[in-house]
Amino acid sequence: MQNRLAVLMKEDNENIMNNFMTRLKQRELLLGTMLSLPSPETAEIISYCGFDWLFLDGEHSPASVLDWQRVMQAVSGRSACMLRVPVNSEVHIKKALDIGADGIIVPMINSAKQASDAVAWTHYPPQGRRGIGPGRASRYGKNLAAYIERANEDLALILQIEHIDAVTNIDEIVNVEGVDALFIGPSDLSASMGKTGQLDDVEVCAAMDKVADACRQRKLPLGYFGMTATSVEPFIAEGYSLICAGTDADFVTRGALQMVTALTS
Ligand code: 3PY
Ligand code: MG
Repeated sequence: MQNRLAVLMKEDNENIMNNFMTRLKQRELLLGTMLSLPSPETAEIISYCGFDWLFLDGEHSPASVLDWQRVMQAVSGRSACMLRVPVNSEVHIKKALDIGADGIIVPMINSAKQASDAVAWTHYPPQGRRGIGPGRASRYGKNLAAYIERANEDLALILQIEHIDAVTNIDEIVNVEGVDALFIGPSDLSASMGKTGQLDDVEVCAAMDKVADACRQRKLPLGYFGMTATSVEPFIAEGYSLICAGTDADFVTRGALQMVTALTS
C-alpha cells in the first residue's frame, strides 16, 4: 500500500504542471485559441483538436471561477490553460491559480507598477505574496508542498499590452522581473489611439512595432490575438511566438453559417 501511494505521489508531482513554460521561455511557437463560452463540453471538443494552449477569457465572458474550473477539468491537460482574469487584482489572480490554471493573462497593464503588482500576486513568498491555500491546483491539498515548490517557476504570467499608455511605458514594463510574456490586445490598443479596429493604421502598427522591439531586446516572448489564420500569420512571420487565433463562439457561428449557405445557395 505504501509503495502504491509513493508511486501515485511521484506521478502526481511529475504531471502537476506541463511543459508550456519551457516552450514559452524558448519562444517556441505556441498556437492557441480563445474560449469565451462557459461550456466544459465545448472546451473538451476543442481540447481534442491539437492546440498547444487555450486562452480562457474571464474578462469578457459571463463565466464564473467555478465555470472555469469545470472547463479546465474537461480540458484535462490536453492543452495548457491560461486564464485571463477580469482585472489586475490579487483576489482574481489567486482564485485563477488555485483552480489550476497553468498561467494567467492580465488585461490592460499600463505601467511597471501594475506589472510588478501582478508579479507579486502570482508568486509565492519570497518572490511575491500569493496566499497559500489548497485547491484543484495542488490536487486539493494532497500535493500542496510539491505544488508550492514548483509554482513560481512553472506558472506563466502573461501581461496584456493594449493601451497607448503601456506602449509609452514599454521599456519599464519589459524590465519587471517575473513577467513571462507580453501579449498585445489589438482591439483595445487601437481603440485607445482613437482608431478602433484599424489594425493596418501606420500609428497602430508603429505602436505594435515598439512593443515587439522592446520584447526582442529583452528576449521576452510576445503574443497576439486575431480572429483568423490570415490575421495572425504576419505576426508569426515576425517572430511573435504566443499566438491565439479564433474563438469557440466564432467556430460555432462559422460552421452554422457554412451549413445554412450550403443548403440555401
Ligand atoms: C484585444 O484585442 O483587446 C484583446 O484583448 C485580445 O485578446
Ligand atoms: Mg483587450
